[in-house]
Amino acid sequence: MKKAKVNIKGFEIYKGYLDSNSQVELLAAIRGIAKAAPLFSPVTPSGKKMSVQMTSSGQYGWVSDRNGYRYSPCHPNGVQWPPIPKVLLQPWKELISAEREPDTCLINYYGLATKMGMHQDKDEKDFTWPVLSISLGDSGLFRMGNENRGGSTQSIWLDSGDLVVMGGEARLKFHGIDRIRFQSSQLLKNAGRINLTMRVVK
Ligand code: MD3
Ligand code: FE
Repeated sequence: MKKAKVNIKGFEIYKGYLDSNSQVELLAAIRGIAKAAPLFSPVTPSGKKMSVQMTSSGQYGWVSDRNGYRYSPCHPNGVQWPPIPKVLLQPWKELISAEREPDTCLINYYGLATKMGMHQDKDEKDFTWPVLSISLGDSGLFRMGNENRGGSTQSIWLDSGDLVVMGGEARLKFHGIDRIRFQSSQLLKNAGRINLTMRVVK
């Protein structure tokens, strides 16, 4: 089915891409991942604990500690990341590529007080591959900036079931999550927001 797409600063936003049944299906798959590879709070290279909790699936996962930001084949506890469940790959197949699967599906969990400061994603090798983001649960206020820090920004609420494709000119733009509209969705019984990002890493 063809879905409405909004383009802001090169960010392609698909509002309401996933219906509520698919959202529930994805959530079950995410719970399976979190059972095998528990959520953890990464520490920045400067030693600050990030307020977002994370885990990953696929061949690599994103980790951060005193040694820096990087992709690792293992969870900080030493286990391999579980494979990316088929249901999570479906939107990637539809919007990005049917030939090449992502190397990772990163899972971010936002509680009431979680923010994600403005940053660029540049730990991947090949920026010609877009990043696909899927939002589930409570809405998050997504801020989109520019290739350099500063300048004008635009914000949009990302609601449960919304997808964003960050490719082309958007791929290296600064972005962040300012706040969560807590309990705006009924999807997660304990509230909060989940964001999945699928990426080609190598
Ligand atoms: C733009 N996540 O995981 S999703 C991240 O909602 C991240 O959890 C936010 O920023 C979240 O790195 C925003 C949208 C997003 C994700 C990846 C991007 C925007 C991006 C990569 C490059 C450019
Ligand atoms: Fe990011």
